[in-house]
Amino acid sequence: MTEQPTAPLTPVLSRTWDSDRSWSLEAYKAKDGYRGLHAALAMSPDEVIALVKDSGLRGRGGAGFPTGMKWGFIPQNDGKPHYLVVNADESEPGTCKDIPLMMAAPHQLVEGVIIAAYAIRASTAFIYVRGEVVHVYRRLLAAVREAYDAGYLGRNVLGSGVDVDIVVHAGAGAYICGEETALLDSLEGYRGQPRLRPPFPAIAGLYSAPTVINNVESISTVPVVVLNGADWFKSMGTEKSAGMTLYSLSGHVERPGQYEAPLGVTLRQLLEMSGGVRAGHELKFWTPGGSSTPLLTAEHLDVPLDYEGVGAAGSMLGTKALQVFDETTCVLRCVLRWTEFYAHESCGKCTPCREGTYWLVQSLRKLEAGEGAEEDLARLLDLCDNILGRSFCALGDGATSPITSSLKYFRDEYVAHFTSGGCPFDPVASTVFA
Ligand code: L3W
Ligand code: SF4
Repeated sequence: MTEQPTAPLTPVLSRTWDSDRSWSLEAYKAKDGYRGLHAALAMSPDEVIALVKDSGLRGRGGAGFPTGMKWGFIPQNDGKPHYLVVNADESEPGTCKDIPLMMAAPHQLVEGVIIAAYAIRASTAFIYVRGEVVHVYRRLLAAVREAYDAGYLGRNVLGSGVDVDIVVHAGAGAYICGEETALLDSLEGYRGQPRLRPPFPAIAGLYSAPTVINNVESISTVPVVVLNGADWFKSMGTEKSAGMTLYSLSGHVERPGQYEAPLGVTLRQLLEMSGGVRAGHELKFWTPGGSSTPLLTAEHLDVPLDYEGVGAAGSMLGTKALQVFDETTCVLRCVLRWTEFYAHESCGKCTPCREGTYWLVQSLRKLEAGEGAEEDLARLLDLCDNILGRSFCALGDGATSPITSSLKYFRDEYVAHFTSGGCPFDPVASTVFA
């Protein structure tokens, strides 16, 4: 049982979002922008790493790995260049927090990049942004240009003797490039496919040099941590999952969008903030962190949304992408759509995922059409069993999550498809995948 978090507080990550032209340097500076950088440069790089470690900040990209610990893995005085890479390749179904964060407050990310680069002694940082979001790419380029002009980037940042350059790189639109090592291959100009780990990027990453890869939200959180201190950050959230974070609510909710709240808030509380499940309907199932995290149901409304709480409920916090579905939704149809996505995005490197996701789609299509039988459910689970833990990267494992969890909670619904000879749901009633 995880402890309850502190009550929702003044926004931290989204504090500038309601400013006029919030993306501009001027608006950002009006809300303490770049003061964290000044504070960081007054410390040694090791002190910055120690502060971030002490704050308890955990990676916001899905895995929740401690950010300061990751920075601490970078070997020092090794004579090699170090790199910082920001994973801005947000593509997980339902995940939509990094794009608004970069659109509304690009300087928060830029400031975080400069601080992180200083801490790990990297003079070049890359922001790898999903290729389809050209508007984000342009906004980042504009912010980086403003930061160079103001002396925050380039040679001798703010007269400190530290050099930091940022390269904004647009990917070509492959989900697998959100996997950190595939991202590195893509950045080096190769086809994006995962590398074997270990060695982890902290030891051999970009161009085989020590590299830190962090999510956009993680890096955007760094300036406020440095400015306000570790204790301030730890005063929000729960003991093991500190701080404020962005929860993305989508699907059958009255007011979908980004909700900033401390880690450990519950879906019930977030639904109160967002107007609840759409009028006249009730919650059926939801994802805590994108479609690769096992589904949860209405019985999990009071699960604390932190790494421990969601884990204890049998799922993962992931990217905090809360996709909400009401009772009009056919879970099988929903799972089929996600599985088609994973089969399409499988990079093909390993057999369990490449072949397995193809056969998952065939099985689900047959079941959804009402042409299945009891043994097809056993075969579906057997397929999942042969993918989970046998795939080269997390994509294969993630593809099995919606299937195994939906069968756990909604087996009757799968059976109803083949006993009634087709989908028992009205396809018009559900607005999500209609
Ligand atoms: C050095 C060690 N570094 C671990 C580092 C590692 C990585 C981080 C976490 O997957 C999850 C995945 C998705 N020495 C280390 C070490 N590290 N041990 O720590 O590593 P890991 O393997 O736990 O996770 P991951 O490979 O980063 C991320 C899930 O997030 N997800 C989100 C996906 C979203 C996207 C997207 O939108 N683009 O991909 C949702 O649930 O399934 O489980 O940096 O190097 N000994
Ligand atoms: Fe590629 Fe899938 Fe294997 Fe990952 S699990 S390496 S995406 S084929």
